[in-house]
Amino acid sequence: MKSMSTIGRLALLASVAQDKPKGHGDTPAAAYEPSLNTLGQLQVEIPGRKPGDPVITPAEFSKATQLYFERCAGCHGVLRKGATGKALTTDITRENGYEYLRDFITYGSPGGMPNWGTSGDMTEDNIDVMARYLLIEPPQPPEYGMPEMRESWKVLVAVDARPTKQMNDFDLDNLFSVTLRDAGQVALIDGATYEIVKIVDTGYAVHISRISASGRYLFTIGRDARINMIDLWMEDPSTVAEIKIGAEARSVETSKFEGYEDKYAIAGSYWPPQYVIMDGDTLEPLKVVSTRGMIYDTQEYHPEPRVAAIVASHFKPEFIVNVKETGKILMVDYSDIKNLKVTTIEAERFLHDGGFDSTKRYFLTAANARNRVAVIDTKESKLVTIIDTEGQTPHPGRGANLMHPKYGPVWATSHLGDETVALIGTDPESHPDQAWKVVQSLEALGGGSLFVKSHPTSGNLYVDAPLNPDAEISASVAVFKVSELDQEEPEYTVLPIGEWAGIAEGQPRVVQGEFNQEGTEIWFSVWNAKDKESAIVVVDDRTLELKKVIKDPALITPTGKFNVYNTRSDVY
Ligand code: DHE
Repeated sequence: MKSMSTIGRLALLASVAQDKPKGHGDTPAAAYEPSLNTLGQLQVEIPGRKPGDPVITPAEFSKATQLYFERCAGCHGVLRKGATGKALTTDITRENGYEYLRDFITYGSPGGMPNWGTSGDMTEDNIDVMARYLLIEPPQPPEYGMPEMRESWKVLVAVDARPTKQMNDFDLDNLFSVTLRDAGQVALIDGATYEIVKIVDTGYAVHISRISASGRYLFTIGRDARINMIDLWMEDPSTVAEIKIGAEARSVETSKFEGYEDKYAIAGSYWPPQYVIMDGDTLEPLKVVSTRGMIYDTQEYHPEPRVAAIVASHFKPEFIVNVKETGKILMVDYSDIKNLKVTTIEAERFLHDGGFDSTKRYFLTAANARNRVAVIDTKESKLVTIIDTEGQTPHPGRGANLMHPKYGPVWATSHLGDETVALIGTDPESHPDQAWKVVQSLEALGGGSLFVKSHPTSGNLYVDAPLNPDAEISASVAVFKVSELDQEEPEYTVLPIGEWAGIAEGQPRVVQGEFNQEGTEIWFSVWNAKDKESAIVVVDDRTLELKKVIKDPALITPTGKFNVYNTRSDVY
């Protein structure tokens, strides 16, 4: 463990480094800007020519489309109507002209446009073709509706051919599902023995795993929108059903309300912008609902509002669906999906990820590009309030719940853009003065944090910083003692997780802590390039000492980890 002063210096260096234009390339930081790789593989037609269109060959058009979807669409939108980046519709691009576009792509802007040319990430030829491409009408990727979903849907093991009880000896509630991002797989790892019990082939770069309320079925969603449903009761846990629900997706969840356990699954997609409700035993698609519509405040039409985080209410038969660009949170009532009732809550634009408070009644979710967190009361299906987090780009994952020595129950989020961790009061009953306010802002390692984590039996708050430009910081984790948070400037301990992993090559980043079921140890991914060694480091929560390094040639690019019990019960 290192002293605060060293880390203070590192944090300062990191904050200076963050002022530089964003670097792109095949790095985790670049991977963080949505990269619509699957969409990039689609063949699209050149839209009808307009007078004055630049000359572009079909081969150039298809190359530019791929580049655009992989590198630009995440910020500027698939249809170029703008999202966090500016609109690039032809009325704008034609007015600016070819030279302007070429130079803008080459040099970037202080407003956040990366310097694709001078950073060496795009060649002159690619920039030339991209500048010409932007002067032509954008192509429209195909829709993906019920017929396509049904065609992709497979039940590999029929429901009546599946076991009626658990057929293996695994301690299922303490199993971890670990994303092996670039391998297109998940590893199921036993929480007690640290053995990989199974590697399951999944969609491309699985984003998250979620578990059915009973703990039996594990669902994964790939960026290519493929869902795998894995039956953990089988002697050899395997995929029993799968489906592809779109071209690009990030979220999947299952029904949790009493009486509806394991009954439905839901998944949301980035393209097409929609969600689908499926049968919880077979993944049969039952209902597809578009999220296209009006932005919550300006009431202007948005053609591609992406579905971000989805969680399942514990208080009502409802799924809670974040619609990013329109800033709406949908409470989708699944008690009667033929007569679907959806409560649309006006929240804030650019909704991304979030989680419940410790009572599971309130859902706190980041509108990240607006530096805000929206609070939803899932019992009343209503917006409680929207909070400025006092930091830059909140990114909570599911957040962390703590019992603050001074302010009572609080929920935490760290930030991508700075070192702060906002603690928000979540107890309107006993701590009304603190409820839904940032009661404290901690300073952790530096910007580039993605996830915070704690556990009801732990006295610690862990904060990662995987996207920090400083290699030492991005390989470390800050730990705050919850009992000391009443001090003026709470100190933290630095765990050099990357160093503990003992990896000789590459520049691995340490990402996403996840507790075991008991809350006595926390696992971190040491995420290296796909041709280099990666690891999972297990830390003893009580002593903050290294407990185990899990290494295996199969552990390729581990990122998210999902403990079965904590995930199904929303414990964090
Ligand atoms: Fe994630 C959660 C979207 C990049 C690891 N990520 C989420 C969620 C969304 C999302 C919408 C919430 C899902 C839910 O709760 O239903 N993530 C995106 C992106 O659009 C983005 C920025 C770029 C992209 O092209 O995908 C992106 N995410 C990343 C990464 O680069 C990470 C670090 C590594 C990886 O595996 O790709 C990453 N995201 C994660 C993880 C979670 C997640 C581990 C779940 C955290 C949790 O504790 O619940």
